[in-house]
Order: sequence, then C-alpha cells, then structure tokens
Amino acid sequence: GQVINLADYQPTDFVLERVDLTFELDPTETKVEARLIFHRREGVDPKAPLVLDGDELTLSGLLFDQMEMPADQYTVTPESLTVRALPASEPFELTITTIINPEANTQLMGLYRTGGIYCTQCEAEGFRRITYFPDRPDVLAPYTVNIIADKAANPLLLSNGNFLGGAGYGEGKHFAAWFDPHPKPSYLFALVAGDLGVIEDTFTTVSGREVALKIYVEHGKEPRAAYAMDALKRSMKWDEEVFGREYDLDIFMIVAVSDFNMGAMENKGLNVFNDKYVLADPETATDGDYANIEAIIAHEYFHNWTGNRITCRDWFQLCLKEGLTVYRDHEFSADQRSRPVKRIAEVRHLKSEQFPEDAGPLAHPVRPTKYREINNFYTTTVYEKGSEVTRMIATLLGRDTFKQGMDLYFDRHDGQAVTIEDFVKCFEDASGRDLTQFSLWYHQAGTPLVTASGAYDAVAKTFSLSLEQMIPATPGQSDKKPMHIPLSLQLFAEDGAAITPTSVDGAEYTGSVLHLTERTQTAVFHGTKTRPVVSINRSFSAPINLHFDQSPADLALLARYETDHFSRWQALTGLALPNLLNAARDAREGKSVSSETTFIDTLVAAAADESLEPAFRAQALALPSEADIARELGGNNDPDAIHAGRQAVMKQVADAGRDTFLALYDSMTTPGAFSPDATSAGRRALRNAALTYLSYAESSPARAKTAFDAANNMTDLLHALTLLAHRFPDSPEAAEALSAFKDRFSENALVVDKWFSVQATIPGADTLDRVQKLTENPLFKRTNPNRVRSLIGTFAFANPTGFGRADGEGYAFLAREILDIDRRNPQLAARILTSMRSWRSLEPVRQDHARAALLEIERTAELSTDVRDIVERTLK
Ligand code: BAL
Ligand code: ZN
Repeated sequence: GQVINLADYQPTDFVLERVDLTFELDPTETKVEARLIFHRREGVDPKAPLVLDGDELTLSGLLFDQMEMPADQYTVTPESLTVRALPASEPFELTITTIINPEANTQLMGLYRTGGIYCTQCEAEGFRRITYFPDRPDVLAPYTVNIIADKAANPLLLSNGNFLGGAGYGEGKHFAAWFDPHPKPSYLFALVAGDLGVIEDTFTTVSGREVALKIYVEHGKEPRAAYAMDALKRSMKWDEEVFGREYDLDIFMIVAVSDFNMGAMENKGLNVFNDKYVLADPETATDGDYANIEAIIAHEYFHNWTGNRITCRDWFQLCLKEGLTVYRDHEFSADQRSRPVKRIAEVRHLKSEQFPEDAGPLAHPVRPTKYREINNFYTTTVYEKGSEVTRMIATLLGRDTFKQGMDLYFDRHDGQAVTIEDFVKCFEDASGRDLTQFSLWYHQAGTPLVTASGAYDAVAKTFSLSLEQMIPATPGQSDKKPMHIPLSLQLFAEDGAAITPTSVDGAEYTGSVLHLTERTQTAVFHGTKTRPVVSINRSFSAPINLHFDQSPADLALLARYETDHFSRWQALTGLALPNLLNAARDAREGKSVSSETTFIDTLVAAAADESLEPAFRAQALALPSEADIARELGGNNDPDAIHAGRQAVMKQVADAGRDTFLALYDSMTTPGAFSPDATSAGRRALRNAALTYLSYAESSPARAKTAFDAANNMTDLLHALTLLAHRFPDSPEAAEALSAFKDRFSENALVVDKWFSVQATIPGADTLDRVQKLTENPLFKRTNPNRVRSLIGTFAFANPTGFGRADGEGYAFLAREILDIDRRNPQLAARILTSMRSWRSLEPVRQDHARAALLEIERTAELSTDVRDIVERTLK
C-alpha cells in the first residue's frame, strides 16, 4: 500500500448527483447494477477521465447513458475503473454491473454472509468491494436501493432510508425498494437480507413525528434485545434534550449479527451491530455488558448527526465524527449513571489503552497527516483521545458557550463533509477565543507530561504552583510546541474546607480552570491563609501524565475531602501506585514486600465509607492493573515481578481489611428480581470486590466456589468463575466450575466467548499450553471475530505473565496466529497485532524474543497491507 498524505487532498473531478443500486442476491454470485449520474465539476479539465475505486471486483457490463461503452473508452482492473471521453459539463449516466461472491468474503468488508444472512460493512473502504465507485467520504448523494432475492430464504430485505415498496418478483423471488433522501457517502451504505426475528417500538420526536424502531436479531433471541431498545429510546430523547438533535427518517433499524469486525456501524437508518452489543439478559450478560450496550447503542445513534448529517471530508478527519461522538456517548452514560464513576471508568480505559499507544511505536496525532491503511486508524487515539480533546474544548469554553459552538456547527455544516479546522472554527466564532494553540492537541502526538511543585509562603500568604510541560517525541515528530492544557484545580485547607484565593497571577485562572500555556509557568494564589493541599486535573480535565510529589498525608486528605469524587479516586490511586511500584521492584530483587499503612488504612476506610456510593468504592478497591504498573515503571519491565508484587499488596490489603470485606460481602446483596440499573450494578461490583480480597485473605477457593454455586446472574457467576480460575487454577473447584459453565452455556456464543477469555487470562507461564489446546477445541471458531478476539486477542492484550512468559513462546505463538488470521481477515489480524505495541518497555531478554516474533511476521511475503503497516511501524 502507498502512503496517503493529507496535503495531497483534492476534491473529485466529477460530482456524483445520484445513485441507483439494484442487487440480485445470491450467496456466491450476486449481481450488482449501479446507475450513477455524474457531471464534471466546473473548471476541471474537459479531458480528465473519471477514475473509480474497486477492490477485488469483476466488471460484467458498462453502459454510458444506457448504451454499451466502447471498449477503447475505459480501462478496468480489479482495483479501478477509468472512463475517458466523458462530457465536458452536462450530466451523464454510467451503469456499472459487477458480480460478487458474498460467501467467499471472509474479510467481512463489503457484502458478506453471516449466520445465513446477507450483510454489509462499508466503512472505511468496503463499498468498493461491491461496485466501482468514488469511494471517499466527501462524495455525497441520495441513494435508491432495489433488492431482489429468494423470498423463502430472505423474507427481510433492508437498506438505508425509508421503505418505498416491495412485491413479488418472478419465481420464488421478491423485491424491495428503499430511498434515502439524505445525501450520504458510500461508507454509510448498508444492505441486510435474510430471515430474522424483530422487536418493534416507536419513538415520538420532539416535533411530534412518530418513528418506527426495529431491532432485528436471530429468531428466538428477541427478548434479549429489550434492553438495547430501551437504551435506544433513551438515546433519542437525550440527544433532543441535550444537543437539540431530532431524528430525521420515518424508521430507525438495528440489525445484530454474529460475525462483525467492529463493535457496530452507524449506517444511515440501518445500524449494523456486533450482537455482543445488542443481546443481553441477566442470565448471560454482565453489568459491564449492559453498560457497553447502552453506550454503543447511543454512540451509533448519535452518529446520525455527528458523522452522517455532517461527515468527514477525508479519512484524516476521522476524529471529527469519532472523537465527538465518543464524547457525546460518554456524556450520555454519565447522565444515565453516576458521573464520577463513569469518569473513573473512562480514565482507566484511556490510560490502559490510549496512553500506551501514545507512548509507543504506533503513536499518531488525533488528526493524522498520513496513513498507509486507514483501517489501522480506528484507534483509541482517534476515538478516546479525540473525545478528551472535545471535552477540553467544553472545559475551556464553559458549558453554555460550548453548546453555542455545537449549535453553530450543526447550522453551518449540515449536509457537508468537513474538517477539524471547520469544527474548531465554530468554537472560536462562538467564544471569541483563539484556539490556535489549543489545536495542537489534534496535531501533536504523545501524552504531555506535566510536572508540578508547590511552595507555601506563610508570611505573604501565597501559594506558588510551578508547572512544567513536556511532550515526548513520537514517530515523525521530535520537536513539540507547548500546548494549551486546561487544569481544573482546587485548593483545600487541612480540615478539608475549600480555599478560594483572593487573586491568582502567573496564569489565567477562570472557573476553577488553570490555563497552562507555556513550557514553564508559576501560578501564584494570593490570600491563602494556611498551607493548602492542591487537587490538580480534577475530573481529568486534560489527558496528561502528572508528576506531583504529594505526601501520603495530603493524598489521604484529598481521598477523604475532595468534593470531586473522581479526584478522590485519583488520590487513592496516587497512594496505591508507589506501593505497587516498590512491590514490583522488591519482588524482582527477591525482597519481601510491604505497603505503607496510610495507603492501606485510607483504602479500607474508603471501602467502608457508607456515604460513598458502592460503585465508587468498588472502583477504589480495583487497584491499578499490572499494565498500569508496567506503564508507570516505564521500561526494563519484568511482568512476573510486577504480578508477584501486586499479588503481595493485594494480600496485605486483604488481611488488613478482612473484617470490612466480610461485612461488605454480607451486606451488599441485591435482593429481589435482577435489575441492570447502575445502583444495583454498583452493589454487585462492591460485593464482588470484597469477594476478591477475601480470596486473598482466606487463600482458599471455598468462598468463591460457594458464590459460583449461588450466583443467579452472569455478573456474579463470571466473577466467581474468574476468581476460581485465576487465583486457584489447579484446584478441583476451578476445573469443576469451568466445566459446568461450559456445559451450561455451550449454545450461547457470547457466553462461550467469556469462557475462552477467562482461561486466556489465567496468570502464569502455563496458560500458553492451555490457550494452544483451546485453539483446537471444537468451540473455537476461527471465522468468528468475537471468538478469535476472546481467546487470542485477550491472551495477547490482557495476560502479561502468560503471553509475556520469559522464554518468548507467547510472542512466537502470536506470530503464527497472526499469519493464519491474516489470510482470512486482515483487519482482525492487524488489530490483534497491536498488542505488541509496548514491546520496547520489556526487559532485554523478552525484548529480543518479541523482536524475533515481529521479524518473523515482517519477513513473510504475502502479508495484507493492514498487517504489514502495523508490523513495520511496530519494529521501527
Ligand atoms: N464508525 C465505525 C464504528 C463506530 O465508531 O461507530
Ligand atoms: Zn463511532
């Protein structure tokens, strides 16, 4: 694949006026007739040819204004169709016929088969696998779609927009016609045909229009779509109330399929979902699954305005729709659940997924300027950091001005394909603020490191906070400019009361936000009568690493008194981390591990604090992960020592807090019928956190086994199973529970995925053997992306001691698997390979093994562009 550069962007030579598609569906020989009306753009060379994109296509007919196109006027390859001698200005019609094979489409891009139905995935460049087309997001047109198929096998024929009509069509066939009046790019096209069950509902929009809502699932699974429907209706209402956005078609459909590369896809009026993010019931879905379904249903629905009505000019602008839409779904979930708990979960995810990306060989700006394979840019940087950048705009401008900027964006750009610059300009115009420096967040990769130190002058009654920012070098970017970093900040007195300074100089400080804009800057807070304890980056106002040497006593004070509960968690994490880092160092040197009492006492006190919501307390008890510890250690990492050190700290907390954990385990029950609401989920989370610590205090599988046997919902069942398998992998209790779990759920693919994942994450070197054996299990389906991710992906991403075992066999295993997966599904292979992104932070022996495995992949001749791009960047 060639490198594509943002700087080379040019509008198309030809304007596409409308699209008329006819599909004659057949599992192996589908005929696609595309009637496209174009005209040459004004000012374009009248001799310039029309060049259309293709991917593995076979042309079987080409008409120009309904007449056969002379063979000397076009050139065709599987990758492109070039048509010459076209009119200088008047519109013309091309009719392109292609024959495609959905059954053979194992990449799951374009039109493919899953579970006996036809479905499509076109983002980013899948439409060109259906027909020759200007397959880029700045080509917008209204689509008419006619679908012809065998009626018995495909009673359902769906596409984007509104239903026009349908009828019988010859022997045993029928057809349906759909029209989408909203001009859209090809990546939002969708078609689904087959035999599915449905649940139906309606939503009445703010202006009184009734919208039909339909969720299609495999027959028999209809009841499991009820929660998704509820989440959809809440999303529609929320978007009207909070962003003023009303839905714009007569019908909104969701189809759940079992083979899907992504989580879901926001096709206009016809979202296609990985069924993992639709199907839920108490017996089979965890509280985490419910929360994900709510968030992703919302995310795809919100794309209707941020992505579909206003789309991206080119794929470099992916964060324009993704960062913004993630921000919107985060805000939605925060409003539906507990805002601080949601923020903690977001920040945990950001730090565990995006920070390592930003610190490794795959680092790239939120708005990149070049790519070789766009599929590899659906990253946590584009999505999650993109969302954080949007959040910072809201923080800088304040809620009301941010809303004015969003309204301006919707007014100004509805129906257009635009850029990040267009987006930012709306906020500049709404606020009068110059966002030039702020925009560096889109253009400079790397997580800024902010180092802070405070000094109190008791005579002058001033507190000086010195701040320094450093943006690490990233691939292709060695020199960085200082960024505009909004730090939400509050001073507290020793008794926990908030201190309001009389004035602040040295930095802009408005609405409790300190603006760090220079490389080094000292903010002086006047009128502080006593030494303040400062809470910096409240609610994680900026996605940075913060080095601030606060004493355990100060952190304990914040953990107790901070009014922002996110920051209480941040203080507790600040107390835990040095202990975990020391534990890893001590374990590596064979020394015994001991933790500070301030840390343990504060943590146990938070767990027992009934004024705090249970979900928060559960988050507090979930200590930084082994990956978090590795990241903080920074390099020369030994996963075994990190694991051993963390286990020892867990045991110390467990022993010290045993009575608290026993009391929580007994009291945090959820009597009555199961409810997935956030409060009940929080109680389950806290009770299960207590159970985890008790398994350390008691060093016995007995209680976890009792919990496994008593569980009446998937959250509790899976938690107990995980404890048994991870803490006591060789016990009969673990073996028995794994076997019982499999027997009970072997017919439910999403639960079978969990069974694979639990085993893939058992700590220790022996797990590789287990994983290898599991690849031979009849339940391991290599054609199903969820299944491959649940075993291979989970092992590589989430098992530092098993995957990262010292002899390098885990990396060698991954290399073999990647090469195998790549032959069928390059996108999936490339994504799983990103699990190697932090290989340079390992100790030298493991590094050598990891490099050898990467080189093994790199020297394979027949790699996909997707995997080649990732492996070469990872090795660079
Ligand atoms: N656009 C791809 C799936 C998503 O981000 O919603
Ligand atoms: Zn999205």
